[in-house]
Amino acid sequence: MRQPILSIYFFLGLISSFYLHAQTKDKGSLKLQYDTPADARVWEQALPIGNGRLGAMVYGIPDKEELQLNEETIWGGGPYRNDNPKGGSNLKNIQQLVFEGKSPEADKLINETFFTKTHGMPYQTAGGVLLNFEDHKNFQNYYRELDIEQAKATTRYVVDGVTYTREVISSFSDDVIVMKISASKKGALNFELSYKNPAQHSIYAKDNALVLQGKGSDHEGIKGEIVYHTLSSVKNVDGTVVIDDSKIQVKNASTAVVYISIGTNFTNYKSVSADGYKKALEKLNKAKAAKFEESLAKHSKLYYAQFGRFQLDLGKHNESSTISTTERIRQFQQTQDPALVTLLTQYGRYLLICSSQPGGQPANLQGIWNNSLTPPWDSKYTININTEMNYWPAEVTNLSETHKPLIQMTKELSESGKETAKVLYNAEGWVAHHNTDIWRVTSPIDFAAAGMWPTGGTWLAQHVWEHYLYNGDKKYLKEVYPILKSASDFLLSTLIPHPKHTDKGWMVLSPSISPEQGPMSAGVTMDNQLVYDMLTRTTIANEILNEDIAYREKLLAMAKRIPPMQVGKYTQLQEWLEDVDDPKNEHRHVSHLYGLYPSNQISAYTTPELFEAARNSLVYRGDFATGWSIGWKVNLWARLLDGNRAYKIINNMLTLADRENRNGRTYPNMFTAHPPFQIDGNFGLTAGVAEMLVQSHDNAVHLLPALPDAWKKGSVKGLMARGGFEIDMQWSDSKVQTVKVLSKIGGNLRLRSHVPLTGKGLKEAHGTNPNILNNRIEVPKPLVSPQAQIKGSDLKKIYEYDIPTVAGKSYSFTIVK
Ligand code: FUC
Repeated sequence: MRQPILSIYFFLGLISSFYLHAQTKDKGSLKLQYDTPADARVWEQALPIGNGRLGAMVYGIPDKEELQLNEETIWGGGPYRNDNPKGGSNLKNIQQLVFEGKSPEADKLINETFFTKTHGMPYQTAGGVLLNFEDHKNFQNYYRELDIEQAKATTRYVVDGVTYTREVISSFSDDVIVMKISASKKGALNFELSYKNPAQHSIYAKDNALVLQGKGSDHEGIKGEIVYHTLSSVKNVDGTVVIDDSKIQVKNASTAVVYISIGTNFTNYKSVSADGYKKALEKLNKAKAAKFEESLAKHSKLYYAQFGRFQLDLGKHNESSTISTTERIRQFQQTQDPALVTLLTQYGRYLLICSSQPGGQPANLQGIWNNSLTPPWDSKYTININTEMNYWPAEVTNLSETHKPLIQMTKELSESGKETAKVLYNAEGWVAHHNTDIWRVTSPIDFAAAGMWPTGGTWLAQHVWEHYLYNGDKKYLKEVYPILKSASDFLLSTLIPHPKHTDKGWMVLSPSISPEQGPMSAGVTMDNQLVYDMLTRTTIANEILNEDIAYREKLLAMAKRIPPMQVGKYTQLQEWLEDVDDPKNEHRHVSHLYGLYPSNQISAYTTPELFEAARNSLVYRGDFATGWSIGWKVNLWARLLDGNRAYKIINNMLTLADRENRNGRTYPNMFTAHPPFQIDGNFGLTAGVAEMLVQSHDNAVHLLPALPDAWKKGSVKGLMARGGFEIDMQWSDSKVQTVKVLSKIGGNLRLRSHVPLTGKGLKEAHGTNPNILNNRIEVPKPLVSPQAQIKGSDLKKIYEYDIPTVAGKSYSFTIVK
């Protein structure tokens, strides 16, 4: 059966390729394009637009258009906490059970005393705006696109010889959604606008707009307190517009502009007192006063100011811009179209810009795009990998400001997590577990085997530090130092001696798990790595800011007592303190490899045993996985300096996810599939491609560390390295040819390259890199099992250079021929 289906698709693909070729005069390569509307039942065929706060999925259906709407603060429940008061008094018993190896008993007691009946509130859809065009069923010459250089979706088709065009943006300048609809024949435009909404709501006409008032759901005993107002209004040039209490009717117009504004009563995680209606109305009226073309220009300019900073060219494929995006994904395994990888990489940046802007909420499991009241995993913040992964591309692909909502959330968790630290652990500082939501809850959720993980906040705090490494802003560091210090305070007061390792003085966290698998444990590898990072990075921050020396010494003394990483009997990096890994385990979480990426505790050049062991662990885990796990593995293979293997993993992502292939990982709209849709895969992939081109975690700025054979020639502009270095680079014959580095904050630039370089001021490197912003923190030597056979890695030769730089100056280098 499969063969005929495939060939029909191939045939359809050919037709569409001719058609799109005729349609796309402007062959911008950064577009998603299609020759059919989205199927109304398949949300992953609709195209996402967003301005950080307001999102819409655009179906592009001629007779029944739908804009599925989202606003980032529409969540179930209201301000609440989830701390179980029984926790603190049971902690010691639980720890005892863990040390005795009684994991099931520990689980039971944890479930009873650390958990409550609430497991996080859901992020919820705002419903949709429907546009009914009675007589547009029989259309021809159909085309739709998402232009990610302009952040605009366009739909175009012909009915009875009249061309209809719809252009829609989620405006960065006006903070409303705007859709211009035009007909090529005067007076030919007739449509009706109405709402659909699955939540409790009412609809009425007011202030020259059609208003929908909706509310967030009650959930798990927490009352829904979010109230939102969606205001829709139409501005026409000619024809008539009539609003009643259920719809807006537009007749005999040539052009009409639809405005959609949403406001909620959300103020912050502790309060819901804002006047959402007023905010929405003000924005609506302001937006309506301007001409569409002017608003569009302002919007695209603001968007492009972020998007345009990073440019990528991995090579072209014949005709790649002339067939539909769905077909390009379907054919990728044959074509290996490098421009599709470029598009997917840039699409990750598009999605980050459109779902995460300063002053707003961080991107959740689906960014801001969600069509349900009960989305998978509540579409909240899973902070044992997924939320962090969302932000992996932020700094390196030159979108530092998109990182700010995550840093703000971490700050808020550092406030709300203090109570949890006290109630559950009798501890100082702050803690967060494996999930949180808009109300910034910090106690564990779900059940012990998934939620009993006390280092969610520790991981988020690393982002606060990384932001500093890329920008070197001491004022910022001073502002956020209390978040880091308080996260370290929690560790200092909860680390306990491991009774089996008193001889070595090891201090561990307990109870905990290696995310989402294995027994209830003490001293799991990922926790040890996170704790080590937290304590040592707080130490450096303390030193840079000239803070209290005694505290610094306390941190360092504790860091020395964290168990070092261990190489087990299968020459693997141990996931637990005990050598119990199963080499057949293909679990999607690769938590112990946190030390390799995103952290920098494992290096080919300074910890070769760990490097080798990490590679073996990753080989055991396999190459295929859920979307986000694929995203992680691209980064991990890049850090293992194996470009071809990273590229193989990219191939696993670029498989079409549709009804024919449940194992596909990229939907027609280029959202990646867990499955179901989860946005972290997109972000992980974007970060991974950047990591293949430049790395800056290991004492140097390493050029082309993991270039695959498939990308022999290419260029990148605006890629950021730690230390505030902005890199433009061209390569051919798989070798760097020219590099230009803009130093944003000055300091020593140490370059690592696989070819000799030359340039004014460039000297061979000696000793340690004096620039601490891209230096690795030394980790203690690993413990290696006597059974482990360390082979030693086959590394490509490297050349290292130093050049002192001045802030604001650019430096150019070329290959020595
Ligand atoms: C973690 C992962 C799942 C999923 C969920 C949202 O629990 O283990 O695969 O991504 O987060």
